[in-house]
Amino acid sequence: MVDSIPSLESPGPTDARHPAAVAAHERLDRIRDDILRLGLERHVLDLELYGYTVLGDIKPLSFFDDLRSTILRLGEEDRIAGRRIPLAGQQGKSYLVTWLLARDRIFEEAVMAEKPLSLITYLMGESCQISSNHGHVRVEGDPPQGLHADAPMVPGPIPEAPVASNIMWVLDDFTLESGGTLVVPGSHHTRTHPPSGAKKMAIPIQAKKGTVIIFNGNVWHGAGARTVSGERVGMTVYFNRMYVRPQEDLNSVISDEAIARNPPRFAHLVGRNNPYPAQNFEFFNPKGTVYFGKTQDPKG
Ligand SMILES: O=C(O)CCC(=O)C(=O)O
Ligand SMILES: [Fe+2]
Repeated sequence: MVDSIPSLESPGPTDARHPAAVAAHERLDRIRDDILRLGLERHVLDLELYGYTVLGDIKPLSFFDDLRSTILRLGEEDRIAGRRIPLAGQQGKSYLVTWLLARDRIFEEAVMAEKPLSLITYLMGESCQISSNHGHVRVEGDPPQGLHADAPMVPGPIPEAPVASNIMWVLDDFTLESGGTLVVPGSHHTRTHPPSGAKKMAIPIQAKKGTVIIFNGNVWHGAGARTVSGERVGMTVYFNRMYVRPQEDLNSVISDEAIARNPPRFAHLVGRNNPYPAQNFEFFNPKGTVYFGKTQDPKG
């Protein structure tokens, strides 16, 4: 608990609440304590008002350089192997670099970075998991990505508690010309997918290389068109609720060694504790049942 901030009401030893209610309260306390300890209050306000925030002071700039060069190296590997994933059709030059977390240890360090993870936990609760970790390389000449909410296959009205949310690591300056992400501030409150014409409401996020952007998945956004030479490299760490199917089956590709060398939360983030999908009902054990409780807690 942060000393100078009074603690929330707690009945102390006379607490007669159901253990699940106590546990839910403690989760909120942990989220609050982390936000205060890390000085992220202004970013929480941004997330509430606008649905996104730009965060600095996470890692040295050299770490961002290393992420960028590793993504480009892996993208080149994909091209040579004939498995590069186009982002703007077969004629386009922009591409996605996938399965990053399983391909180099630097990405383990990135996904565990404390400040971005604390804000994602504020949005998605402690139980959220990583859906995918991708490099997004945008190249001049390709059209912008369509505006969207990160709620694929979810019919409107989209749940208020976002089913997914994203961290975008800014590995090149994001501006209108560079092909930075476009966003409609405040649109997460609509809880709808963007209507046609929403792009007239969008602005480019101005974010310097060396920052990360945290998005509530319900905010309307999409990559802009790059109109200058070179490449815009961004890296997403995409999170989803435990009940959502992840984009990448990380649990099957992350080794036990990677689990052992990382903080305990890493195992949960890659899906080690998710009881689904299963081939038998061994998940129906005391460990598995932790995740079957009813909850009204959007940060559960
Ligand atoms: O590349 C970007 O700027 C945004 C990417 C994005 O929103 C997505 O792929 O869902
Ligand atoms: Fe998106």
